[in-house]
Amino acid sequence: MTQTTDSYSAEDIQVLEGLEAVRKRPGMYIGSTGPTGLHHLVYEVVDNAVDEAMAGHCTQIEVEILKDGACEVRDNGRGIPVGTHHQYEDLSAAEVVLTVLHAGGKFGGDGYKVSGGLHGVGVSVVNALSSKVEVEIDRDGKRHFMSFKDGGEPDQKLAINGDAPKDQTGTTVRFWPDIQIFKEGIDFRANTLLERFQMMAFLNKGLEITFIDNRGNGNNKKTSYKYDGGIKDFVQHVNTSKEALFEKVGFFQDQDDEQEVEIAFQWNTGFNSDGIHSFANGISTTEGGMHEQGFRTALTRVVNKYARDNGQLNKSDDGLQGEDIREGLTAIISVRLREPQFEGQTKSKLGNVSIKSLVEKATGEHLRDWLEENPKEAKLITQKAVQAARARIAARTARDATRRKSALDGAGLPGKLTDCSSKDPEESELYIVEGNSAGGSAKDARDPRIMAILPIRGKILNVERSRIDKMLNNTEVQALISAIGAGFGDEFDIEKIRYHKIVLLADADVDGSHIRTLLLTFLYRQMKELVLNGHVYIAQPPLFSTEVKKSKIYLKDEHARELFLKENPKHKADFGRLKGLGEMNSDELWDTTMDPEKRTLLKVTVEQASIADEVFSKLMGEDVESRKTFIQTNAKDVRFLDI
Ligand code: 0RA
Repeated sequence: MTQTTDSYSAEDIQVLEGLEAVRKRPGMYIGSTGPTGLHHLVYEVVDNAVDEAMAGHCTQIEVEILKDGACEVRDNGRGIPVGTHHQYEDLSAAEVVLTVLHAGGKFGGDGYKVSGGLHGVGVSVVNALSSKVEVEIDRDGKRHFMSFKDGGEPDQKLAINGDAPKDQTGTTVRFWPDIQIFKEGIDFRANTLLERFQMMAFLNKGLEITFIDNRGNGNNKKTSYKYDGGIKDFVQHVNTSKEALFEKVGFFQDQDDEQEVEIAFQWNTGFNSDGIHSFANGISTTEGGMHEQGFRTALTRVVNKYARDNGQLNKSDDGLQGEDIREGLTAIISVRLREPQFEGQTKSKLGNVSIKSLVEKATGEHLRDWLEENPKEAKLITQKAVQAARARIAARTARDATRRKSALDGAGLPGKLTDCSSKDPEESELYIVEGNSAGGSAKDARDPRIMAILPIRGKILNVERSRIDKMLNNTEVQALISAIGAGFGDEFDIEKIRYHKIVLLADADVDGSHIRTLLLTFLYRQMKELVLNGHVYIAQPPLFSTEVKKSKIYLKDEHARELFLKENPKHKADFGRLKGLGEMNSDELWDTTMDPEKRTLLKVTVEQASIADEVFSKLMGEDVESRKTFIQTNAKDVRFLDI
């Protein structure tokens, strides 16, 4: 093809065809066009800035949601290169980065490049899915500007726009997500972004990430995260609302030619043995993988050896098991490697075998040294593990007894359960309903073919504060386990679940939210995959009712009430605030809350399990004060909920 004199060159057209592919199948590049995909756009730009930080060229990233809903990401990195690109003679490198798929990475650089999952698809994808993008680059003493419209069409070509402030370099990317792509909406959720930025700040020691919300409801709120202790601070943060077993936070790091690992750890007095959180190239690996395996193996070996060498375990004693040692452990494992292989159901399991040996060797040597150098702490750790081992043996006995009694392996169902007639888990739903009377209404209201009802009375046992042997004596816990039908803890088998939707139905008040949280904690701790795979939902009974021409109308929340008043300005009848599910009869309950055609269910997703861990602990743990404050300030907006 020859060069045209038009504004579009042949290369421009080729480039636009690439971006067109992204617009045709956005899901392939950002996972979905719902809220998760929308937020991915922000992460993509921020990830690029974080890459600059990892390469040692950037110390500050600012993310601002502008009044009109656009997102602006500023960094003080080197600035996207502005010179001519070697492959595309008529384009600058910056234009290539913004318009060519997968060109975002460093050209032949030697950073640890991300190559898997949904991450690292490139800023060009953000361009393709935005109605407008503006880029400012401070580099070589000049300020450069370029803009795009309608999914990546060049608007203003890269041009110098005056001088950059003295000695300043950096990139600003401003983008307006395209409502034609994100049909569910283009509203960013501040808490979702904040959780992610906090996590990134922990994983990139010394990097400051600031978030400013400039929208009406954001009140110009500014939040900054910067952790000079890196993942040591992360561990401390996760443990703040728990009671630490000792003050010190352990830390070690190691590397070889191809990869590096850093690990921070501290034990608390709690009983959760699921406190290991791992990351690969700054991406949360919630399904674990080789790095976690290496750590666990070495941890079990080193602590057993220490306990034997120092007389905490006798020759004749059985060894401590991994779970005994992990009880109360909070650890952050962060690895960086050149080509991470992300596997598993949610592409969040690290598959690289080579990292296992590095982590295992590093933990073997450094943890051994750490225990030798910190005998007081080492003694507390081994003592706790020995106690956990005793409890484990007691629990086994209790578990066997429970099995015999209520047939947790599926032979019998709890008496309180009103099951559905369908035997197909995929279409079946289990409603867990607070209180017997509401349970009765739900039973009458339900679609008996696909909806099962399990009433739960009072507050189920707080699972964060008790060991499993105690939990199993609780009848509510037993009923839950056998109704769901897939076991619990290590033995939980997602393949066996009897319902694909577990719906929590509790009152919309503080008590209801407490019960909901207790249930969520139980499910998260004992049936984690159920939550991670998106099987858990929260029903939303309406908050208000009012009368229109003698018939009752229900309104979901304050927002719905305002909308109703706007549409019916003459309405003067009162709005009753519904106190509980018990106030509705079964028809009303069906119409407002259970009818699949009309209901709105909130899907519970754990965005960042490590941060969620802290939230759960705050809610359920020993620290009564922080629990009270948390429930009061977050009764409605539970942080780990995403819609
Ligand atoms: C390509 C090459 C280099 C940096 C970047 C892209 C870059 C991209 C973004 C996106 C947001 N902020 C960014 N900062 C940098 C390497 C630059 C060099 O070698 O000088």
